[in-house]
Amino acid sequence: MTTRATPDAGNPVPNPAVAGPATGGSGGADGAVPWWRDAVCYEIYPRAFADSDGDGVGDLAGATARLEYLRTLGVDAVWITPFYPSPLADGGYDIADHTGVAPDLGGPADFVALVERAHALGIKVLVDLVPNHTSDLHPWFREAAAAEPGSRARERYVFRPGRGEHGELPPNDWQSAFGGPAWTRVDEPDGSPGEWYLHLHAPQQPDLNWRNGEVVADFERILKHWLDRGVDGFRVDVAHTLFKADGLPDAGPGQHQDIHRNHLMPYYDQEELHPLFRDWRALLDSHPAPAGAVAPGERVMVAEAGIFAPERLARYVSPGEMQQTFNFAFLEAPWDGAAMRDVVEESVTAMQAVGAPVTWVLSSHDAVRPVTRYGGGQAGERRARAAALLMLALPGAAYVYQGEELGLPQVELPDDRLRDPLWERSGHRERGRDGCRVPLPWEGDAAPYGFSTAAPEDCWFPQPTDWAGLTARAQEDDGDSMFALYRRALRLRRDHPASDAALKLDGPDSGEWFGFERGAGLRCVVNFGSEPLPLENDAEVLLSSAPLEGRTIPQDTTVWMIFKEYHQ
Ligand code: TEU
Repeated sequence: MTTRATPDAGNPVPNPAVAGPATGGSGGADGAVPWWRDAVCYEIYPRAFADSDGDGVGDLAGATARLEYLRTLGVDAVWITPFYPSPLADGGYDIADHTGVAPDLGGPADFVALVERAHALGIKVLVDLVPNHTSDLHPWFREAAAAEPGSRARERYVFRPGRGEHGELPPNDWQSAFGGPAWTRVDEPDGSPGEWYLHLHAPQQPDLNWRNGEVVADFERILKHWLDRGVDGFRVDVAHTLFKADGLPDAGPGQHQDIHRNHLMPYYDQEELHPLFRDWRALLDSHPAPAGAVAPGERVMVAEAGIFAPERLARYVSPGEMQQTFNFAFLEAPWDGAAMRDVVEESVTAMQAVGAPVTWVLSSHDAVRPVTRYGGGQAGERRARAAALLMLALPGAAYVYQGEELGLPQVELPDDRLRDPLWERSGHRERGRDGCRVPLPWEGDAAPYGFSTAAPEDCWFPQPTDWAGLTARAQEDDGDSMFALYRRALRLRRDHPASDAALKLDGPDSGEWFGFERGAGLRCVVNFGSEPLPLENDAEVLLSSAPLEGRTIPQDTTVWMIFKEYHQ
């Protein structure tokens, strides 16, 4: 067995002197590679990142003070999840004012200071755009709830009369992502039971009507507001659900079950999305940029779209639309060589067809932490390390969620601390996503590990008592830590830009292992199987997710290597 399916004589790997990094559809104006094509972007969930004022809640000034750490890690950009005024029915994704700053996170000046500091450190800044819904406390929704059926205020949302003799049944069978019907009935101003409004998420998140001109205009205002404050791009929340099929037809049974066909739902992936995205792209490409921000043509939009058919997802990043779309199929894939290989191949093929990079992601504020997802304990950690080196070798962009670089596990929180609407909406059957939103451990031996000066029990979520070895400080000083692995990988991937040759995976059909050339001489091999995999004689190991056993790659290990023929 060999780790290299391309024997020296037969099928030579590309010459790094000739093979440049990928360009493709949305190339930079001067022909240079746009920064976002291979960028590593770090997701900050601000309330759990760093607290500057001792109230137990992370804030913008706390994040600014920790940007140096992110520069040490080596990221290109940060994406900050919603920091806008919000009653926090859904972790800030229920927004009452899309251009404000939540008072517990700081003020407008703190945001400007964060952007300035990030730019000074060479880090770009993305913010969340949440266009599908507002908070029920947004002035528009308060006005709509108090207004008459058919009024202009109600037209900004999706209000409908109910079914049944007295309108007592929801207008259709759509289900909320958090469980239960996607409709809630309001009382009319005269106190009688009235119309229903649509909320694909929590009842406190009424869906906007994207066929309404005022909604369209307001989001242009919001985009310009943040561009004027120097942001370099936007992560677009549930980008696939803004338009609902005409007539709001029933979805039918099993609507949330088959993710591979989810684009067929009447509230997902409608055609009208694409002209809207093209309008936003034109705005991003033309609105003037303040000092320090990237030029208009270099701003990025990344779609958060839970669409699993790769060719449907590719439409979000076709020329003139967004540039990136999270590859959730990769995140969802089990730790299995054949499954991982298939996802990688399908994603690369679909994205290449539209000239876009793949945007890899292993974790987010919505997902179970990789260490836990891949089995927990030492086995889970070992696989998470191997998965990280796989992701970071693949051509394309990557997003790293805060704490992923520390190998934090999912935390089992006490019932009375859970905030995720999934917990209540599922009748306490699903604990929800709070276990990956626990404050980061920065330093020290005891909670809150430098996250805050507040008492541990007063912090956003309580941290486990056994995290002293996982703090950023402890890991920065430990060459074998998860942090050290990410930092080295980020450096090496910069030194070895991806080739624009089509990605070819090699390895046995069983998926016991697979390998590929990233470009500039770097080859990545992942061994999923229990058989140790011998290295070629001339392979020089640059980075390994676990110690090698002699000259073999053990199970659940990823190795980055270079061959002597590449030495200049
Ligand atoms: O998530 C998209 C989404 O569809 C999730 O609601 C998903 O259904 C959920 O994670 C179930 O496990 C985005 C945000 O990332 C998420 O935090 C928000 O709750 C959601 O949109 C609504 O804004």
